Amino acid sequence: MVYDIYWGAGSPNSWRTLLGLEVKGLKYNSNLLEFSKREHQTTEMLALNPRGLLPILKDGANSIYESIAILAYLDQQNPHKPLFGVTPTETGYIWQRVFEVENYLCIPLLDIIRPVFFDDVRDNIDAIEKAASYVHSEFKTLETQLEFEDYLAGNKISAADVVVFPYIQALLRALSLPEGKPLDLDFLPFEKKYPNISAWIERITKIPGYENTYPPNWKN
Ligand SMILES: N[C@@H](CCC(=O)N[C@@H](CS)C(=O)NCC(=O)O)C(=O)O
Repeated sequence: MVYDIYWGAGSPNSWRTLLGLEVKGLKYNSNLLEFSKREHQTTEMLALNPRGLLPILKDGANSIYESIAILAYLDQQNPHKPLFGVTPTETGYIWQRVFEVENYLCIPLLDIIRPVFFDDVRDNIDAIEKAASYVHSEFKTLETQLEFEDYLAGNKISAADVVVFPYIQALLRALSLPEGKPLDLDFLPFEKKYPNISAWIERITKIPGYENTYPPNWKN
């Protein structure tokens, strides 16, 4: 079985699904669409996702959107290297961690990342600073947890890691851009400020196939 994944460069939600496919070692056709050309909102793509957003997974006649739903679909269909655990205890804990990172970390991260990527920092500075304080508070919790465990829901990579990893990479990318560099949000140098999260990032970048997931527009 070969899946088709439709994704956009630099989209953290797309990155989640590519990472999920690689972690699970699944074969897929990679369909990179250009947001700037509205390729994600053609009639054909809107038939797959009426919201006009990426990522979308196509599996024969079946199509599915929403990045976390795609991860769950892949996991259900391919039980090896499970992202959502095997036992009820593991599954419950992993979903708990997925919702925690989605609700309390990815949302404030997006409040920082989006204005930087869309060159709208000046009008959003108060919201960015407020979001940074939420992110620091969540990062402190992760930092402590990662002192004792390799991943966010235990010692094996799970959906919780896959869901939040692209957002943390996007934060670091945003802070390196000319629009983000002047922001003084106290995240850098990241390896000094958050050494355990940095080691976790490093661990994930070593996953075979990781380079296939890295946003092509970030490579230079
Ligand atoms: N909750 C959705 C969010 C999807 C989403 O917001 N995708 C963005 C990229 S990260 C997109 O397609 N944006 C294009 C647009 O807004 O036109 C998911 O997790 O898949």
